[in-house]
This record gives sequence, structure tokens and C-alpha cells, in this order.
Amino acid sequence: MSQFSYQLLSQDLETGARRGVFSTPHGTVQTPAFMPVGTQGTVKGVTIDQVAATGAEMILGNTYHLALRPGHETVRRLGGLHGMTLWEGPILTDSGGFQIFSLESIREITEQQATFRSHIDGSIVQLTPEHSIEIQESLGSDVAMVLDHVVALPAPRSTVVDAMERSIRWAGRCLNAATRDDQARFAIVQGGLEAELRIQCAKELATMDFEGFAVGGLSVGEAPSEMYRITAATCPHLPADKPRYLMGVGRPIDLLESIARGIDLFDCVMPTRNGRNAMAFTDRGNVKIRNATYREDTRPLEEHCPCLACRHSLGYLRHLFVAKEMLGPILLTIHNLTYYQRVMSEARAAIENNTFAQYVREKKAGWGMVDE
Ligand code: PRF
Ligand code: ZN
Repeated sequence: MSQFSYQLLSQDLETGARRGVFSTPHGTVQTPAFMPVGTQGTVKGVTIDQVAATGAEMILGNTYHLALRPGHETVRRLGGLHGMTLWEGPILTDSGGFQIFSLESIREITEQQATFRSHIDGSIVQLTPEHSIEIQESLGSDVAMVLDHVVALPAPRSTVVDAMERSIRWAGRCLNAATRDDQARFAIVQGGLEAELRIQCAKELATMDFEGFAVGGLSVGEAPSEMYRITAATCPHLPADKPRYLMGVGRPIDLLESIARGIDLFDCVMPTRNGRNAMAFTDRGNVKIRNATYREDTRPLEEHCPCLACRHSLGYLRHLFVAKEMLGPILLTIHNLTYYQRVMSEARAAIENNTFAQYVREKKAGWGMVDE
């Protein structure tokens, strides 16, 4: 018996939105869900209790960073990611493919492996699909992502096809290398911005024994409409009884538009990174906390928000950032993560009530986005 399952609870009648539950050895995740990013074994700036209090049920860690530092053997000896972080819920680890690509550290990709330069000490490191799985097994995550080949767009079609086909072969190698049945493997669909390639990739991966499927290679500089188009083309070709994860996405609007096209899981640094940079997500759009208009503003950031930041005044939050106090980034990280979780929770309720399309229209109106 698999220790993993995805149960589809309901589907929105008007859109492709799905409401489900993903079960893992460390508990369940109500979907659609947003996973806060804990690249280095920490969600930057907040304690694990604070992460849990935002309503998050699953968090993400990174193979690339943790393998370089402190090293996956060290993580294993420190009790794995769960033991180190004290996070008791499910954890997903990314494979390293995207980090190698996005840190521009890549030296060479061959059929056998990716070779790159460490961003820590400049040494040459090699990563095979098998090694990525071995590392993720040491980290002890509930979900391991396959090692994929991500290309920077725009790229010649032949380059995109090459990377897509290699990603499929590497996905197979990851499956063969896996030794644990308390860890699920998720495949990653690549194929650039051509629907035909995406569909081919999704169909081939769908024949393999994965517990979930991700859409990768998006949110890399293309227009949001392009990302939505590719997501819409891909999802119908993924198994309906497995979770679908859009990697590294995105803004609240991107989450809602992608849920409408059939996505169940998300991760993104945006709520945490933007929070550290004094930008807050709210129902009335983005708020720049440093703005001088908030100097003596006694109102909270959001009246109805239960988070710690929203018990303070806007004027105090602004002061913390202007004075470069560390509490500022901490509080806005808490607020933004709480905001993302609230949007997901509202989205789940709207799907159950068959009012998801209406919900998205209301959110867009609040964010000042015109409905086309
Ligand atoms: N592949 C992997 N991780 C990722 C991506 C990908 O394509 C993306 C794309 N936005 C984010 N994280 N392995
Ligand atoms: Zn708040």
C-alpha cells in the first residue's frame, strides 16, 4: 500500500479548479495549497511555530543548497529535515535542477549529469539524477522532485526539445534509483512555451509510476498569459487522481489563475522575500510599508487579518523598516505568509461552493486588476 494518496473532493463546475487532500506519512495537505519556501532548512526570518501559525501545512527545502551546506550526510545525522527544523508536517524537496540553472552556476549538462560551480566555495560539483534522489532520501523529505533540465527562454526549439527529452529520461532514472517507500516522487513537465511539447512530455511522464506531477520551466520571465496558456494545455494530460504542482509560482493572482486551470500545489519565495523588502500583500493590492504616508497611521495593515503584524499600527511597521530593525522583516514575512494561506483557504471554500470564478473576480477587483 502506498503511503501517499490524493483524494479529489470536489471540482468547480465553471473552471478547472480542484479541491482535494494530499496524504503523506507526515500528515495531510488540503489543496489547493501554498508551500512556504525553506531553502536552507529555514523559512527565512520566522520560527517553525510561526510558520505553522500562518496555516501552512507543507513546506519546501532545497537539495542543491542543503547538499552543498551543511551536506546531506550531516542533515541526516542531525535527524533529517524534520529533525533539524522541528517541522512536523510534510516536506517537499526540490531536486537541484532549477537552482543549478537559476544561479547561473551551470558548467555543462551531459546525458549522464549536470556539472556546476558551487556558489559557496567555487568548487566543481556534479549531480546525477541518482545522486539527487540519494540526497533527498538523506534529507528525509516526504516528496522528492526528479532532477530536470531547465532551459532559459527564449531558446531554439531543438534546445527545448533536447532538454525536455532528457528530463523524461532523467525522471525514469530517478524512479529507478529510489529506495524508500516513505518518500513520494514527483515528475516535472518541461517543454518551454510550446503546448505540443508540453502535452507530449505530460503524456510520457503520466505513463510512469509517479505520485504527483509538476509543471516546471515557467515563471522564468515569460508573460503571465503565456504561463496560463501552458498550464491550461498541460493539466488535462496529467492523471486526475494525482496532485499537480506549479513550481516557483507566484503572485496571488497567478495562484488563482493557475488553480482555475487545474493546479493543486504552489511554492514561491515571493511572500517571504517581498516581506523582507517591506512589501506587503493585502486584499487592496501591494502595500509599500516604507511609504511616508504611513508615518503616523494608527490603522493596522489589514483590519480583518489575525496575524501578529496586523496587531501593530502601520506607523510602527514603517518605523521598524526605516530604523532597519529586524522585527520589520519578521512581521511582514508573517503577514505575507498568513495572507497567502488565507487566499488558499478562501479558494478552497469557493471551489467547494462552486463560486470560484466569482471569488477570483472579487479578488481581482480588490487588487485593482481589471477583469477582461
Ligand atoms: N524545475 C525545478 N524546480 C523549479 C522549477 C523547475 O522548472 C521552477 C520553474 N519556475 C521553479 N522551481 N526542479
Ligand atoms: Zn496580517
